[in-house]
Amino acid sequence: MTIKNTKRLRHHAWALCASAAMAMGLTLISSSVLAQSLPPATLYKSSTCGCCTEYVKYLRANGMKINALDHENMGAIKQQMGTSKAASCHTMKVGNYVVEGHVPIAAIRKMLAEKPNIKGIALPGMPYNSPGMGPEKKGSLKVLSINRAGNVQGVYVTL
Ligand SMILES: [Cu+2]
Repeated sequence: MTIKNTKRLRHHAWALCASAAMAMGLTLISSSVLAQSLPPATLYKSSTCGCCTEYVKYLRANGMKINALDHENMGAIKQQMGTSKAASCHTMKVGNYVVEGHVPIAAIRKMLAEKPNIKGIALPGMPYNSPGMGPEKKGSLKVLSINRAGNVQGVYVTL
């Protein structure tokens, strides 16, 4: 390749970058608005739960404000919050909703944006490939919706 061609290619690449950056600017603005619109959350966990702590780190890294509280009777919390039929380790209150277990941030954002008439969402158990548990594997996590009565309604989203 001649020097002249290289220069032209570079210029072309720069022009592409500039327009991509402009497009991204718009995306960045809308995603930061989205991050700001996430209400602060309270997460209840047992003091000995390591994967709960990892999950809190994950949520904070994704822009959520989390007040993490240790509780010695998580069974009672789940009864109170209505998630005992799809129980995992930690239970979180965000806005008017409950999030049970290692639910990916995308499902939380979706619920807060769509405002479905449900109690909340849950990922029962502690699936290995969920955030805070292990490397995420796309398409492997079925996030369930829980109705106002505390029963599992169905799959809310698969991530
Ligand atoms: Cu856990």
